[in-house]
Amino acid sequence: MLPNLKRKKLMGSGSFGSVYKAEWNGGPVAVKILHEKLFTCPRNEYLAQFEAECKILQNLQHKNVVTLLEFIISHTSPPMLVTELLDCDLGKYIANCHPGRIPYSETVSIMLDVAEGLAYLHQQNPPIVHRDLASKNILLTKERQAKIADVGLAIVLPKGEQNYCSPVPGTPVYAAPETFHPDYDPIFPVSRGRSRVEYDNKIDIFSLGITLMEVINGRLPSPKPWTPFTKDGRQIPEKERRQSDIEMMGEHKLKDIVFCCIKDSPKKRPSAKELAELFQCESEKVQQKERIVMGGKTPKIEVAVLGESGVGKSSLILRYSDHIFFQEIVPTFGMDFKNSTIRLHDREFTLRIVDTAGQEKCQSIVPQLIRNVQGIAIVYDVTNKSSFTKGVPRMHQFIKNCAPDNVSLILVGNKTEERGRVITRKRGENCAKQLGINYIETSAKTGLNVEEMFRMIANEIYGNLDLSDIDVYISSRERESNLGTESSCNC
Ligand SMILES: Nc1nc2c(ncn2[C@@H]2O[C@H](COP(=O)(O)OP(=O)(O)OP(=O)(O)O)[C@@H](O)[C@H]2O)c(=O)[nH]1
Ligand SMILES: [Mg+2]
Repeated sequence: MLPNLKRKKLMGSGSFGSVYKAEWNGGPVAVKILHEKLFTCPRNEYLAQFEAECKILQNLQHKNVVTLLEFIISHTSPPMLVTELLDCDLGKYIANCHPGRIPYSETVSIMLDVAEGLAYLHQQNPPIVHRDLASKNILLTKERQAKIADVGLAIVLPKGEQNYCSPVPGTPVYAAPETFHPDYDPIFPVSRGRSRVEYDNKIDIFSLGITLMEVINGRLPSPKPWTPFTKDGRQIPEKERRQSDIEMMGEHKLKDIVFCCIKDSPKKRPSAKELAELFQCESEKVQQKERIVMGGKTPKIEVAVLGESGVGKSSLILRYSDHIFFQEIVPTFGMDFKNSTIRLHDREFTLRIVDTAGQEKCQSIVPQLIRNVQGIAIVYDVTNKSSFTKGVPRMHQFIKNCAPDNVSLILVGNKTEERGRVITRKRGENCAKQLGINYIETSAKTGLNVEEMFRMIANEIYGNLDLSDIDVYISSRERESNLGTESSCNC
């Protein structure tokens, strides 16, 4: 036993051991005492290997991996692992906290955490394969940050090599088909270990996909039949075995990620890093949507207009919101904004338009102004060469450095009714094409295409963030504000 360790309440026991709440050096920890039966044959050899692995695991430091604080391996008693203490596990959270389903935004953030933790493990040299990723091994903090637990049961793979291993631990429901041997008998599961099977870190990706399906459906997946092989040794495709769970997901937005993860061929499954990028992208969309519904009853989208001084940014905004045009207009100092209403796909939105100052001396606040916007119109003056050749790349750089990654952009050539045009439509179009964005030509003076310009950027945002489900966010915000800040978890 460790000095200063006070074992308290039993929290649960699983296939690998019993977990206790404890106090160590005055702080709360979890203590896992592994089952004696895991340390049979040949004991010394196994313990030495286990100790070596624990030393590696003790050096892991990642916000989404449960920290191994200490371990004790002796020849007289079962190994004991001391880890940080978390609030509850994902399996219990699915079952207890949300009798319905976990909200979409939380699903995305939990899965992002899991994918990031897994990417960290897989990027170790040699890579660490978890082998038993499941909702019971994903722990949650009070703030619902997810951390991968039980990494101690992983094996350390030689870099870039596949491993020929003995039994794969874990629940068969989450297990990739390559971890089963055709002889596997679900009634006598010990036969799963009789023959060696070949696998790599993509088995964790498969398990992540199944865990995601569990979160989406709010219930433990139930493949039929239980093994991926028929009696005559034919492999049953996972999509066939898991048809009822797949149907239950309906048209859920993350179902394609599940499909990628549970591909029969491990090589076709994405890496944990690729998954983390996908969830990150989705998480940014969710954050934007939450921002859009934050302000009140009508969802509010925010657009900034950027461009060099004098290209007509304020004039375009005034023409759009107040239907007026001034030949003489003072340069914008700092920033300004206008609110108006716009209907998109039969839904009313407030369109908040942020007017930025083009003068260089005022541009230090631009990064702050565009940090949270959903769309940006880059404007140049078709009669002013440098507003196009210098201004557009400069604005684009600003956007790359400071705006959200998923911001919608359009390029606008203004003052088209003026004589003395120097930038042709073709050049404007080509530039937009190179940037991968849409292009429109306007005149704030005559009003040509001004309405269309703002509608274009608003529609870009609508499509880019997929705002068709914005009402779901509105009702969940209303529910949350009715509930207050109290957590609904009773684990
Ligand atoms: N002919 C013509 N003049 C325009 C048009 N749009 C704006 N202007 C004129 O261009 C000048 C600058 O317009 P602003 O709207 O102040 O330009 P801005 O981009 O807001 O400039 P800053 O606030 O300094 O960044 C004014 O004299 C406007 O009247 C247009 O479409 N056609
Ligand atoms: Mg202005």
